[in-house]
Formats: sequence, structure tokens, C-alpha cells
Amino acid sequence: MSTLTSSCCLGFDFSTQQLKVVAIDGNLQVVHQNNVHFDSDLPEFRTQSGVHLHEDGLTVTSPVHMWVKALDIMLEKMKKAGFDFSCVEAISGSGQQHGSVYWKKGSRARLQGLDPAKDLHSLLQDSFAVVDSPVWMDSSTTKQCLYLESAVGGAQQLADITGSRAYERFTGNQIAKIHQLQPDKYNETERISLVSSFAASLFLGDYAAVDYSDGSGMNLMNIFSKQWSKPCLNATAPMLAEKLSDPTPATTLLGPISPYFVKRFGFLENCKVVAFTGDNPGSLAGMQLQEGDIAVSLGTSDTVFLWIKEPRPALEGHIFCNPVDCTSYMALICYKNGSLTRERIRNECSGGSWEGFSSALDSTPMGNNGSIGVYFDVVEITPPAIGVYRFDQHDKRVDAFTREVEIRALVEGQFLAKRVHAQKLGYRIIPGTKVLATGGASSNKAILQVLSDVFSAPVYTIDVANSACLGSAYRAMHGLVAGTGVSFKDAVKGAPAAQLAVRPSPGAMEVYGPLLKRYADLEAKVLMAKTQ
Ligand code: XUL
Repeated sequence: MSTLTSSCCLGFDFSTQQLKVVAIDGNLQVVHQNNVHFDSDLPEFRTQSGVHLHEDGLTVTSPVHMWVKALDIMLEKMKKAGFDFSCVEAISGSGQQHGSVYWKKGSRARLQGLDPAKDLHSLLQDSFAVVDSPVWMDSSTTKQCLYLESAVGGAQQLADITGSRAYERFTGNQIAKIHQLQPDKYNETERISLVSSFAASLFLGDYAAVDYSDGSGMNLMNIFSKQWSKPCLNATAPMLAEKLSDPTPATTLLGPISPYFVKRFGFLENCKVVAFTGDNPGSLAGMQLQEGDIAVSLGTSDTVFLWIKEPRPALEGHIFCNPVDCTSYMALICYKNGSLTRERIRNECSGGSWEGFSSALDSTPMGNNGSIGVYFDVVEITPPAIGVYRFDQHDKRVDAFTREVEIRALVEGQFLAKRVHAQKLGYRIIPGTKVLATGGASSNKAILQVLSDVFSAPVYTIDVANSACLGSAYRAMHGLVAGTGVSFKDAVKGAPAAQLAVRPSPGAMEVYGPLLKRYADLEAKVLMAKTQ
């Protein structure tokens, strides 16, 4: 990026509920932020939290025209706020993962010749074969998932190729369903985009390639060769390779911005569009995760992302290609029993008070004198089990713990689970490993101390309300220099860094080393009890 302080990079995030934008200047400072809320700013689409839930209770879609119109509104809002588009050197973005867009035959030519006198929404009115795009919340494709796994030799085989076993929300299974239930629409489709590459296509004025990272969330790409997997394509739908076109690294400079935006909004002709990616890969960039680091987001559901070098795809979690370094990977694991379970135990064991919860953690020893708990109030994703299980120091099941022991057993159990599953996917603590904690519970020091002890690594906190969006602006800036060999880390040197919150207590490694193994064995026992 040039040193002109007035020049900037833009990051967009097409997420489930809103479209967001962040502009950063040459010093990596945020100089503009804006958003368009789908439900309230575009009420004509009648979405709830950005989506339509269908009557079967499984199908979830979003209107593709709503996303196009949101971009019209966003750019008008920025113009009204006095944003100077001529200072933008590069644009990148992210989108909710797995969602798909079906461009109708003839749309490429339309994208290449957009009339700057009109808005995108009216220009692209007739450009989509499927107007209700399937999104990540959809779980209607179990049949297609079972078929895909059996076609490639089983769930583990599919994970070995694509980084994940078959998941209903993953795009390949959604494409298979559209081909089976709406063959005419499938045949009318010239190009299938992810939400991310669809958004990039709007800026590029041409079809944008799917990037390796978001492409890893489709159950279609070989994450090692970074090519579409022929057996997966064949088991999904005919002529699919042509409709997808080749994937590309997330650092790719796709080309200059479409003349439409130059004429309509005053962007410079040589403003660059850098490949868009998924929101989770975007967050990895926004949080400036580095090799060996692990990010733990403690929210309604807990999510863990990792930067890994040697992935080991498993039947749980996902391996995606890394969005900022093509030789690395990222793993993503989701847990449903996050803050709601912590709140339940807080209510039952410390009268609803976080102070009481924290004092219980402070007054009980690391390792809880051998007491371990597994607390799955709702069916967990990783592993798929439900129920509350308490074990004493001899691995004998017990009915209850004292209140303090219960609180520590919950928090230790949640963090042991995160480390055990991360390790199954290839995670290793290396010198310099940081744990980046985000989300509601990351403001609780006592909880962070347990996190630090269980991982035997320092815990840093970072505000990531907009991490995917900010990550996209960082990636736009990196995209300008990535071709000359500059690493992402060097490109974002000087960006606001995470703050050290706590260090591991002395002796933590000795306590939690053996407990990790015990937790893994006990969790396997719980899973076995469920399947018997
Ligand atoms: C990840 C996933 C969600 C969406 C949310 O696999 O499905 O996190 O990316 O936008």
C-alpha cells in the first residue's frame, strides 16, 4: 500500500443478518464503518434474522436479491456519509460460509456491461436461476450427505479428501439437492458461486473464483491438491466442474474493480479486487492468528479455530485451507453447549452471580482433585452426545458434586474438550503459542485462568465484534503485496494487537497433561453409552 495516509482498503462482510464494511487507512486504523441490516433496512424481503425458515423446519434460505440490494444501499450510505471512494486501493470481503448463488445463463455478459446509471438490483433482476439461496443454517440434505459419503467410501474417506465428513449445510450437498429437486434451474445455471465469490463477482464485474479457504466448506474440494475432487463432483451433480470453475488462493488479485463502480461511485480504475473468503477464515485474518495459535470464542455456541501445519481430518470438526498462507490450514470446531450451560451452572451453583462463579474457580485447585464433568445440556456437535456426566478421581460416575467442584468441573471440562478435539485435528502447542479468547465469557479473568492452565499457554483477549470484516480489509491490503512475497503477518504489522490477559499457573502442564487423556477416555465412554 502506498504511504499516502488518505489511501485506504475496504473489507466487506456479507454475513447472515447484515452487510458490514470497514475501511482502514495505511496505518491500519479503522477510518470508516457502516452496515445494512437485512430485516430492518430491507423489510420488503421479510426475512427473520436475515433468513427464511421453511415449513419443513429444515430448509433455510435467503433471497439473493436482498444481498444485491444491500450492496446498493451500503454504497449509497457511504456516499452520503462523505466517504471518498477514490481513496480505495483495494477491496476484499467475506461471506457467511457454505451459502450458494446460482447465476443464470447470460449473467456473465450482463455483469461485464453494467449500466452505471442504474442500481445493481434492477440490473441483475433476471440474473439468478435460483432466487432463494440455501444458507449455512439449512439442514435439509441428510439424504445427499449419506449418498456422498457412501460414494467416496465412507465418512472418514470424505474427510480425508475434503477436510470434513458430509454436513448438511456444506455446499456440495445443497447443490445435489437443487439438481435433484429443481433440475431445470440447475440446467439454467451458468455459474455457482459461494456467498463470498458472488459478492466478489459484483465488484469485479465478472465471475470471481471461489477461494481455497471458503471452497473447503463445500465437501467438494481436495484440501491437499486444492482442486475439485472428481469423485465428489461426480457424486454431486453433472457438469459441475464447468459451473464452479477452478478455485484460487485467497490472496489472489482478481483484477481491477468493474467500470460500473468507477463511473457510479468514483472508485479509481486501478482499485484492485482481492479474492473474497468465508467469514470464519476472514476472522482468522482479523484476529491475526499465527502458526500455533488457537482462538477460542466463548459465546452462545463456543467456536475454536486453529492455525495448523499438518492437518489430520477427523469425523469431527472441519479442516479448511488457510486464508492468509497457502501452505497452512485452519481447523474449526463448533460446540453447542457454550454460554447457556455456563449460565445454567452459575444460576444453580452461585445464585446467578458471576462473582460467586469466579470465587468458586479461585478457591478450587487446578485439576479439581480429579473430579471431571461433561455437561451437554443440548445435543453436542463435538461429540454428538447429550446429558450430564460426573466422574470422581477413580473414573466412577457420581450423581452430584459440591457447588464449587461443579463450577470448576464445568469450566475445566469445556476447555479440556476444546484441547482434546483440537489435538485430534493436528493441533500442537509450540513455543510462543497464544490462546486468543473472544466473546462474552472472555471478560471473566477466572475463566480465562482455567483456559490458560488447561492449554498451558498465555491467554490474550481481542475484541472481534467485526473480525471477519476487519480481516477482509487486512487481506485487501495484503493482497496488494502478497505477489511480491510479503507475508500477511508483515503486511499487518502495526495493527492493534491482542492484549495479554493471564499466564498459565506454575505446574499447570503437570496437572492437565494426564487429565487430557482421562477426559478423552471418559468422553469416549459417554459416547459409547449413548450409542448402546
Ligand atoms: C461455519 C458456519 C458458520 C457460518 C456463519 O461452518 O457454518 O459459522 O460461516 O456465518
